[in-house]
Amino acid sequence: MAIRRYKARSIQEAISRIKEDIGPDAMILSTRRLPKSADHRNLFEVTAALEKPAAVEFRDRLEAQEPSVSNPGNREPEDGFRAGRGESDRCGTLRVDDLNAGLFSIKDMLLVIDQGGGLPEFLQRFPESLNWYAKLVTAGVSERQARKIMIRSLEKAPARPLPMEEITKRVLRTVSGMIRISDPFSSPNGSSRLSAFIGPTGVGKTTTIAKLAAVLSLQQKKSVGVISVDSYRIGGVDQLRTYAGIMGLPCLSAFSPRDLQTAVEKMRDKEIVLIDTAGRSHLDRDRMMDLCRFMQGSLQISCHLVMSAATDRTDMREVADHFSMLKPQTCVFTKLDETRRKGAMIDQLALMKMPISYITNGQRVPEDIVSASRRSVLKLVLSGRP
Ligand SMILES: Nc1nc2c(ncn2[C@@H]2O[C@H](COP(=O)(O)OP(=O)(O)OP(=O)(O)O)[C@@H](O)[C@H]2O)c(=O)[nH]1
Ligand SMILES: [Mg+2]
Repeated sequence: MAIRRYKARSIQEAISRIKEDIGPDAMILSTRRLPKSADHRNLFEVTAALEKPAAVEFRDRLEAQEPSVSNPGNREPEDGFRAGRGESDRCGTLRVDDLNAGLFSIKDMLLVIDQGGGLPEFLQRFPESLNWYAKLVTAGVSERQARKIMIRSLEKAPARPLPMEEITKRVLRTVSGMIRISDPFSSPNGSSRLSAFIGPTGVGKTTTIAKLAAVLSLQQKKSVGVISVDSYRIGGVDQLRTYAGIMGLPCLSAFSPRDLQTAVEKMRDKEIVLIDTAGRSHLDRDRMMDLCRFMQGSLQISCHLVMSAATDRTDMREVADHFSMLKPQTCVFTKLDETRRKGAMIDQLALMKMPISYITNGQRVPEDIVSASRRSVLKLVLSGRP
């Protein structure tokens, strides 16, 4: 098997030499710090394989020798993560690479270096965490957030080189600590009877309500009603009415805050009332104020902010910022199936500190919805698959 080790004064220098020597498709297997050279300067070693099959074989051999977090038999690790081969759940089949650092080609690594304007400082101390840093950045987590995550994960680590298994555990624990979860329909006392779904246009609000209505009424046997306040778009109400009709659920429409009050009154026997709103640009102040008038009357409506995971990180931040005037209780991320780079969600969750309630990953009603858990979010974000 063609494995080569490169020693250099910096990781970046070693990567450049591998690129020149083997080419951009060489795979990085490991990175470590060596004892300082005779002139007291840093020395690093990067191990690379000529091609992916050799790298995978090498990695598999290592894993076969030493059970790691990615393959711990049937035992659930203390922090609740398991990523055995072929494990499957509602988020799909999980491959062995999903919850470990994975392998990176020199080409991929150069992109990560480019994006971050160089390699961050913490790698001087923990060079073996390079692949994890690269994994976060390629998953769409911002370089800044990825650096924060790595620093937080490694801050109390001993100075000795850390095994990959230990780094994996630490990173998963840090990211999972940034994710807050709340299920608006199952908390024993604080569950909300009136739940409105708000957000930009076309993010999947109506589809998510249809999925939820099906899950809550057909699977959980709760009495559910739906109300549409989507008076803005032609056909806006019809879309929800069609779904409600299929499920045999009552559907009312409201064109003014007063209408909404009447509709809610008519649904007083329902355990859960889901309220669909018309999507609006967060930049359209008038329409945002209009939405506020509907949501902030005497009715106690909990708002849930729906955002597409495929949205650019900066736009997502602006959307959350503008919709915060409605004080959303949880957020729902949709369209996870439409992007490989779902890490923007992690940036957003860290920023707004709002719990996440649901994730949707496809157009099928009701199948493509997942009640959020730390594990499901981690798996979906880190798998790098659509
Ligand atoms: N791929 C994918 N498509 C989705 C998902 N959720 C919704 N969609 C699709 O996105 C499109 C818009 O969905 P809607 O539910 O109408 O979106 P909306 O937010 O209600 O739109 P407006 O009411 O116009 O603001 C539809 O084609 C849906 O099938 C998802 O999780 N994944
Ligand atoms: Mg809609």
